[in-house]
Amino acid sequence: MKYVIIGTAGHIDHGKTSLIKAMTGIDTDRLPEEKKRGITIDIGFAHHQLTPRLRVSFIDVPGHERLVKNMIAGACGIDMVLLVVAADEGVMPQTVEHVNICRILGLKRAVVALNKADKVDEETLRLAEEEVREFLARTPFKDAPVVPVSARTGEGIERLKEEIERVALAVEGRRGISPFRLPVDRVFVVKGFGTVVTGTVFSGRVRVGETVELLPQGATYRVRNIQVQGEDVEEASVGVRAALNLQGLEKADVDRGDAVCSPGAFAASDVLDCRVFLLEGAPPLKDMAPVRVHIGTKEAIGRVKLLEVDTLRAQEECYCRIHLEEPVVAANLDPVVIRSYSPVFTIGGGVVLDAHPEKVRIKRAHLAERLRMLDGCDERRRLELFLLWSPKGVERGALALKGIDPWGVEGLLKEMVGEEALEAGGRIFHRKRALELVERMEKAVQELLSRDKLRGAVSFRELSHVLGLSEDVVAALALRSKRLKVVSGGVTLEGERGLDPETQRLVAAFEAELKRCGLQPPSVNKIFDRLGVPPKLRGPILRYLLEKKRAVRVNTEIVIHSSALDRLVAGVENHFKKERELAVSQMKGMFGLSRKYAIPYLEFLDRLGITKRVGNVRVKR
Ligand SMILES: Nc1nc2c(ncn2[C@@H]2O[C@H](COP(=O)(O)OP(=O)(O)O)[C@@H](O)[C@H]2O)c(=O)[nH]1
Ligand SMILES: [Mg+2]
Repeated sequence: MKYVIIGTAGHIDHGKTSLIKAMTGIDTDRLPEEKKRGITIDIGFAHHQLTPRLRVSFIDVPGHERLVKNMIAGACGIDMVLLVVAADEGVMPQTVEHVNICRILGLKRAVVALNKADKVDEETLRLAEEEVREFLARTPFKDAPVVPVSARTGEGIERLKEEIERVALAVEGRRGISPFRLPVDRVFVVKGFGTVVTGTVFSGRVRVGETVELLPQGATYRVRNIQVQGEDVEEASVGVRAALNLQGLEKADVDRGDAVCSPGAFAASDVLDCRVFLLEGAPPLKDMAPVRVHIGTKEAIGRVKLLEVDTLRAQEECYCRIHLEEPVVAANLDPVVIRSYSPVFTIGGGVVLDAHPEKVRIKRAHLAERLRMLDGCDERRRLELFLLWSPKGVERGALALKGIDPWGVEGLLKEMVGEEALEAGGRIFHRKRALELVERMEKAVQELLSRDKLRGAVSFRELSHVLGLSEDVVAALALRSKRLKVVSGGVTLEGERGLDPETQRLVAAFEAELKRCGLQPPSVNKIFDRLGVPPKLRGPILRYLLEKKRAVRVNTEIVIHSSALDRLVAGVENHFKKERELAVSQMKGMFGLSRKYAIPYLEFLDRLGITKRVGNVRVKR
């Protein structure tokens, strides 16, 4: 069983609503205002088993020129279009505008109903058909069947259904794997049930009980109930019309144009990089002129920054950056309809090439060049380009915003890692960019170490500041360097670094003195005084020996040489070979220590996990 969503299109009063009623028995004009005035104001819906092999959801749109924005909201998710032209009037302004919009939206399949056949004689009907075919010849719908019908007498309705079935069966199914997105086209409250939003599922699927994110608000809700074609279902997937009841959602908090999405997979954006073209007969579009931008079910005011020309003319195409007055939920390759600000009519459209461009200053020509590279490239190349343009790499999650299918990205990365891409600390880098960062890191380490000859290492934290990346990422990148050696908490240069002879002499003298003092050393400053070490070298010398583990800090006052610590540990271990306990007095006796040293050493040994304090004595750990 095939299922398609069919949108109506055509001038006001040509019989769109009447034809749906004639085929399905459903009156899509549901608003009291619509009933009273006999015109469609907002989009209406009819779900129906049209033929034994075909289920359809008709989306009926208004034909009035002032309601074209509602028409676009209705048409944005459809599979094919039912174009209605009244035989007595022929092609009229909104016939043309609707067809243009369908074309901009990327629709390829249509059936034309040449309606009100009952009102005209055969000759007029033939002329009307000719006119329609001539008009369609310049559109993607030139092969669409044109069926003379009458919604009033029912003549031709069966053939219309057959033609719809024939065209519908050829509609390609949409891809099901990718995150969920449903641009909201209607919001209403069901008494005792709560707020319901409806729309066409643009991508992915949603299940009852799942959490979804409402954008651009950014609030999350649990899906309490899903209806597809008026029936409760567990799941709605790409290409169907769905009504979602979201727990706790207030009607005032959601509007047409918002989108219900998989959490984290989309984000609102007020800048869209696009390729835009102007329709035949459209007035010239000046750089930064205000326009109305339709994307999904949303209409927003924006300005078009033209990247290649100063004025765009009819039937010309150009890369551009659209700055919007409010954020919209868009994804790459989404179609965009552009209407003039005032008077309002459709002037052109385009396609989103980057829904989340980085807001860095970039030259017009340079940006146009980037968009040209993105335009029409496959997913792998697209991913590669985004990585190339991200000097600090990107988070895996951010790739979805760049239009890379998160379910497909793993496979792509697997192909690319080892070639163009690499992963470090949870970020993905282009190999080129990663190597640049490693190089910058090597330079920074060399520079910092040469500034302070006694310094053994540069911490990850310091490098994280230098590179503007997290410590984890820095640590992972450091492993890729041949010149850097990772030590605890940081990196140092591979190989021994030579100290200048004078510093070397002072280090050696200090170390010898520390060693000589054994387990009862004076404060380090006393030793430095004794040796006449200049104050600015004292900290670095001490840090150098501590880093090299040739000196050990016991507490804030006591620093001993590593050989003294070895002696201390050996003595204590030997003691425990004969005895179960070690008292402070025994400690003093064993090494000839005063109490001032014995207690800190015992506490230090406790911290090292060699001894354990039990009451007033130590036992072996
Ligand atoms: N004679 C005749 N009138 C029709 C036919 N289809 C629709 N109408 C009338 O045309 C008017 C507009 O129809 P409607 O379906 O509301 O047009 P829409 O604006 O395209 O939805 C109504 O008064 C209909 O009764 C038809 O096939 N023959
Ligand atoms: Mg109507």
